[in-house]
Amino acid sequence: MITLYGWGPMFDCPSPSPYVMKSEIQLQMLGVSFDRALADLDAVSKHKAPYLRDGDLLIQDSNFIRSHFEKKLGKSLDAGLSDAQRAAGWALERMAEGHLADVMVMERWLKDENFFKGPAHFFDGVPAGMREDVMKQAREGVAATKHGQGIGRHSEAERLDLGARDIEAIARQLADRDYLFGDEPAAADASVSGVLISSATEFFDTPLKDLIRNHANLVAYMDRIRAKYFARNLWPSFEMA
Ligand SMILES: N[C@@H](CCC(=O)N[C@@H](CS)C(=O)NCC(=O)O)C(=O)O
Repeated sequence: MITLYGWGPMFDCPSPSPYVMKSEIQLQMLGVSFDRALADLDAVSKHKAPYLRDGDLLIQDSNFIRSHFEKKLGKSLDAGLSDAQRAAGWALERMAEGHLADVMVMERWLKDENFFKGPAHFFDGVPAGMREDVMKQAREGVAATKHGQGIGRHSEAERLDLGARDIEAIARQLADRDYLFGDEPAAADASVSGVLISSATEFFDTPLKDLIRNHANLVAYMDRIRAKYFARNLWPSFEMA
């Protein structure tokens, strides 16, 4: 039995996590049948979702979930791509996850109006007397991590300027194609679209969404991905108060 652990629809996105969206898309692309269950981060050593159980095997991280099934099934999500396209796909994926997603996380977690309508609800289960402290610590943790990475040392305008360049690069690569490299999706489409959908959701108040929505090809791309992979929600519900 194969179970993907994560979270389903939240914040007007198929998942609050771009990485859960990525694994969900990649498993569907590979034709894997799987169940979906709510993540329990305390149950796994990396304390992150997505993670997946394939029988007795626990696989943590969307990248390793992908490679596990590519090996097991003898398939590549990048079959049909040239070497240069594979290289570009990996680079775009790393840019989306390792840079644009940081800008998105800072918009969600560090702006009060976004945090209290969104991520704050992850803490609804914490006893009321401790909740405020736990949330404060979590937000301070996000701020410290981003400061350590360097992105948190920029002003919001500078971060958004850098994010806009990522978005521009994705829009240029996509051009008038259906997917990043042609008529069929490849591995990077799962990653890049998850980060775009997360960044462009109308749920949060952030200039990021217009930076993305100003590109008509990106809007059509996000709609295409949602229709193909997220037409039906198969996740158990995560109650937000
Ligand atoms: N590199 C990981 C990133 C996963 C990740 O950052 N997941 C976030 C949710 S978007 C998480 O579980 N965060 C919980 C935490 O940091 O405590 C992957 O690709 O799976």
